[in-house]
Amino acid sequence: MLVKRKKSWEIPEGRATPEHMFFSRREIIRTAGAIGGALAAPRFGRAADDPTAALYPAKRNEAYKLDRPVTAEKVNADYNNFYEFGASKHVADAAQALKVRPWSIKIDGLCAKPREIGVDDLVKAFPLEERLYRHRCVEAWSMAIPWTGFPLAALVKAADPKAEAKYVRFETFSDPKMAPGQRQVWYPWPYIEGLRIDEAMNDLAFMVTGAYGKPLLNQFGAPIRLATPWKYGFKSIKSIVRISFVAEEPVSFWQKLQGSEYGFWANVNPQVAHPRWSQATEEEIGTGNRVPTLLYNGYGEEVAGLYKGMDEGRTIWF
Ligand SMILES: Nc1nc2c(c(=O)[nH]1)N[C@H]1C(S)=C(S)[C@@H](COP(=O)(O)O)O[C@H]1N2
Ligand SMILES: [Mo]
Repeated sequence: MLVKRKKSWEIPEGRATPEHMFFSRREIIRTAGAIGGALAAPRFGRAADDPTAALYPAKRNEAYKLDRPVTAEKVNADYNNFYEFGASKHVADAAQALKVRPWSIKIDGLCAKPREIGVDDLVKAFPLEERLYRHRCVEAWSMAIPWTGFPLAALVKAADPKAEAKYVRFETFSDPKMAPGQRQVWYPWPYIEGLRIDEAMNDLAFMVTGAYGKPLLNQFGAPIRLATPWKYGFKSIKSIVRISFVAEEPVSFWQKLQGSEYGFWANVNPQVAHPRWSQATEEEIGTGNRVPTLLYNGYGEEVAGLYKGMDEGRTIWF
């Protein structure tokens, strides 16, 4: 659903939901109660019975270094964006309702080797490695995370895209019974994201299956998500069920919801403000420090070449 909103200044992405328009406060509280009701499973405990648990911890790839300390797992695991389970940052409990097995991923579209593959087989198909990545949300906060996974490029090569495939489109699960946020019909579910195919082939684009030395906690987007650390966090789509090779630029969840504010490229750039707030600095979650934001989130050496010849303004939002 396209949402035209007049008074959208000052509220960050996390609160820029159109519920203000449609719902009374009482109804919002009731929704929050329903989300809160789903809590029972431990928020840190699922990893041990994961069928892939023995693959963790994976060997760290030392090529990916950080200039800041890793965000504590406890802090990270209670500060998430996962709208399928609510618009609050504290979705860890609600996300325990996410059923992560059985889970299969459909790889389709313009490729020579489409397939549907169970996540356990997919995780075993590619060698896992650990990488320390920066993570910068468009809401001007950031973290540093030890992700485990494999390069998206390996999956793209295995699917053998045709020459007409110019983009990779990613889709999150769709299950309003399981995910209370998906009952909020003003959002354009399911969550969609996309990359140009050369971005997907860049070594930094990482299919994430674990964090902090074990399989992903639900709230991190289990059982498999994307990490594109040179882009704002919303590009890093969670809980993926479908990866498609397509000719046209995919239209993402956030573009559909608020296309005037969230574009396809979403490359981190401190010089270009979001329409409603500056991107010059970011709050490090955990330390509370406010630090300067870096062009391409500090990954310019790896990715600047992808955008050569493009109007720089265009590589951020539109
Ligand atoms: N399916 C899905 N993917 C998503 C989101 C979401 O709400 N649903 N939020 C995005 C946003 S805005 C950010 S900042 C990151 C948050 O990842 P984290 O919770 O691991 O920090 O996930 C991104 N991927
Ligand atoms: Mo975000």
